Amino acid sequence: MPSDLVIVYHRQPYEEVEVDGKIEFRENKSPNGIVPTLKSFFGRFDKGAWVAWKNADDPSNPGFERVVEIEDQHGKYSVSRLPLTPEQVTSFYHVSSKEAFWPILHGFKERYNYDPVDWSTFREVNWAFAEAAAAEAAQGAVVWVHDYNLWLVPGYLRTLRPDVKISFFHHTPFPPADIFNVLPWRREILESLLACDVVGFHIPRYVNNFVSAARSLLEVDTQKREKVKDELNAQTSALSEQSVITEVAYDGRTVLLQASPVGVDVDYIETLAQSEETAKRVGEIREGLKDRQLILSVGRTDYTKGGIEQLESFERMLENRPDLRGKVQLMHVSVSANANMTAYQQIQEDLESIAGRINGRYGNFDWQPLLLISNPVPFTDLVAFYRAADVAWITPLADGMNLVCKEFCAARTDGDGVLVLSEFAGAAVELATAVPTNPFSHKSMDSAIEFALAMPEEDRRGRMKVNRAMVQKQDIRFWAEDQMRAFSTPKEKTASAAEPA
Ligand code: GDG
Repeated sequence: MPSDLVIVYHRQPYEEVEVDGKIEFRENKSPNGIVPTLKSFFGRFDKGAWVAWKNADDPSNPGFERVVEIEDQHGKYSVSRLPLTPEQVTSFYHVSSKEAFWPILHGFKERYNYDPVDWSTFREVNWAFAEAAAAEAAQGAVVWVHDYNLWLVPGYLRTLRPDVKISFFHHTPFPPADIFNVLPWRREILESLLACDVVGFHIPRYVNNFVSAARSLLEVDTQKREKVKDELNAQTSALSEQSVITEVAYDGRTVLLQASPVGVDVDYIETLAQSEETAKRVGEIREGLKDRQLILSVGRTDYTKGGIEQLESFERMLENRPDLRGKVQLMHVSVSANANMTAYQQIQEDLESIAGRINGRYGNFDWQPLLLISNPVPFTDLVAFYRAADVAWITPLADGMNLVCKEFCAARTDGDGVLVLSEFAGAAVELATAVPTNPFSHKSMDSAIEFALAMPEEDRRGRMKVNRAMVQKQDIRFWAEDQMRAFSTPKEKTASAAEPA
């Protein structure tokens, strides 16, 4: 049966477990994260489908069923598994997406690696995703495509199925034309995205950047521009915008542009944070700390997350503030998602080397200033650390949104705790009372963390109250509603129907 909603996302929506020689599909253990949120949309449509890839040595004979039917708490939905060879995955995901697109999206031109990109494989894989989505979609269905590794899917899908409504959501930042246009495939990518009905980004800055890139190459007319709402316009952020383009016209069609920040599952995190088990764990953590202040940092091992710069700032603090030695503890959780890639191996080595130097220089039998954790921490433990921390130190150099800082605020049902947040995280436009910091400046990094550690309780609580209210308001359900509204805007609307701005 064809589906009214087809989600196209590179990862499969469940864990595959082998039990007595048979494959079972299990829900991901933690209901936290984007995958459970996306699956929850199936409850809103009569029939849903998900398209993802799965490794196969021989795609013509993959050794698994192409389409499986799943039934879980979200209802019944099909999962179409696209067989890709390990070579195709390396080329389309690790090389084109991670080595070429990822640095450009985050503004790191110097890390851009063009030479190994095999563009024909990227096209071929995106075409296969588009074909799989077309095969699942009912007449007039919504096809919802996620992230830059599937950039060419909308254009192909529009050719295959002019009837469907295509929505594309970017989880990363989108850079301005000066940076985006480093990609030699820029025109092809932009034309594909402009084949969508809706293109979504976290914040207004990325929307405006997208339009700047599109206008630099294509005849794109701005049809509507709106004032940015206060909830997305904290002036402490380097990413604020005063107005945002919400509609453009290209090639006789209207494309809606959406600034819609992904939120976290506040109800779930609050419930965990208030559980007896968490209280017990928090007690143990605090007891282990004695009277020391706990600074917590959580993120993937990636140059965009600014881990190295943060550890260097911590080292400077211990150097310049002997009074803080023995009084603070930094727990730096940095888990690698792409451990087999050279760029990430180098970061891991650098983190370990700085961590060793800090502990070697300042640690003693009673106190190790830095705890570097490179293996994933169970989410329940993470929530206990969010609760136990005095300061969450979240300092990416660039980050589409950053959900860790929102999880920290959601977990602080006690109303205490200080958030130090990079001005370059998308979330900074929402969290106006976080302590802002510029990770490119030693002075700003060093003063922000010292300011946070010294903050009086009244100030801490006042700021946390405002941040929590925002995280609660713009939570994951709020994002879901926003997406649903965008899906249901009339498809018939054409470029000529609207007045140019
Ligand atoms: C991309 C964009 C955007 C981390 N360590 C552990 C752990 N985590 C979980 C956190 C959080 C998630 O990973 C990280 O989310 P972020 O949003 O911070 O970052 P990305 O993975 O880079 O995600 C980003 C996001 O997409 C959504 O659109 O915000 O900008 O880059 O949920 O809790 N979870 C557990 N153990 C860990 O050690 N259990």
